[in-house]
Amino acid sequence: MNFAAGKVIRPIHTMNKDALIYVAGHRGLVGSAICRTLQRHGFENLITRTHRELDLTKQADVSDFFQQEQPEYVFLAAAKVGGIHANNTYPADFIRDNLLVQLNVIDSARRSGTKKLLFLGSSCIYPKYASQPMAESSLLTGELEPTNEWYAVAKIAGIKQCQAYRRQYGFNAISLMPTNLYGPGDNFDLDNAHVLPALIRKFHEAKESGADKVMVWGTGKPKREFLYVDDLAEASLFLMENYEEEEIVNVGTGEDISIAELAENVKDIVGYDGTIEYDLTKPDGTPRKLLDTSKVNEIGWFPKCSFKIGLAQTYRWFLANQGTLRF
Ligand code: GFB
Repeated sequence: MNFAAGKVIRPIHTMNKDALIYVAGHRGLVGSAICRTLQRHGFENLITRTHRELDLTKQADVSDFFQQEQPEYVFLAAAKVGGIHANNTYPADFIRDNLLVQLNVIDSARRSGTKKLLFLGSSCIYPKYASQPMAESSLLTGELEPTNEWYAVAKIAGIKQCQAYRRQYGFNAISLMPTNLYGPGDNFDLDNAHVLPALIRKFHEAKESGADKVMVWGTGKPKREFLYVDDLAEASLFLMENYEEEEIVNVGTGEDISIAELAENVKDIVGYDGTIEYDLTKPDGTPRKLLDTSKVNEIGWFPKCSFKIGLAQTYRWFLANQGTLRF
């Protein structure tokens, strides 16, 4: 049972605590948070594979894995992800890897008798100029943002695969669309990471080296909505137990800030006292992508972690994990 905003919610699909659950992508930002959350809720029978143990782009290997292990539930958090520069620079990798991983995992899960699968998309599936906040109904109503259309097209294909499998085979697959995520376990690469971890590292290194300025890409005017990854993981488990329709569900905070405001926040948390400059040779991307979260709120889920606390926790994690950061 769940208590959300004073309402008692009875799951429509209870997962037994000893159910065999496969978390695909368990070493990534999202997958590791889903594992933590499942364990916190008493689910101990988790199955994971590193990339080296199982390459999800290889159809025969994925099929063998599912036939052998027969997971009852699947959280599909494995994906090739990155920030605006990575998406723009490696379009073939983004469309290829994501299509293959989704196709193989969703198909093998269905064939091996998985009871329910949760697919994770992204807010970049919506049109570049969708009216704000973006409702689920704005999918496929306009042109995509060019810097990430390859990733977006792959994610849209994943949504459609889930819907098609539900219609034709009655396969219980649901799709959740998270907004921009951040938190412990993120990638802090200076070129290829998302803006929040990239700025944490830039400001931290500028403070350490005594640099007098930090370069922030673009105009600083685009707005982004940031959701702490443990909130997303809670939403994933919540929807696994409380939602079974083919329609996609947005998951976000319902609030956004400009990149310039984000930079000021990161500067403060790091304790850097130099100046901020904007590199106008770098792209802004989508001007704004705030999700309309009324549907998931209606079902009964709300985020818990404030931006200030989430940012402080992420910076603490960055400091404590200097030796093992992902670049
Ligand atoms: O997070 P980000 O890379 O991706 O960039 P998107 C967000 C905004 O921050 C853009 C600006 O306007 C960037 O120009 N920015 C400023 C920076 N400084 C930096 C920096 O040092 N690093 C980075 N990375 N950005 C991605 C999509 O879009 O969002 C993906 O490409 C995915 O497909 C992901 O959907 C959630 O929010 O623009």
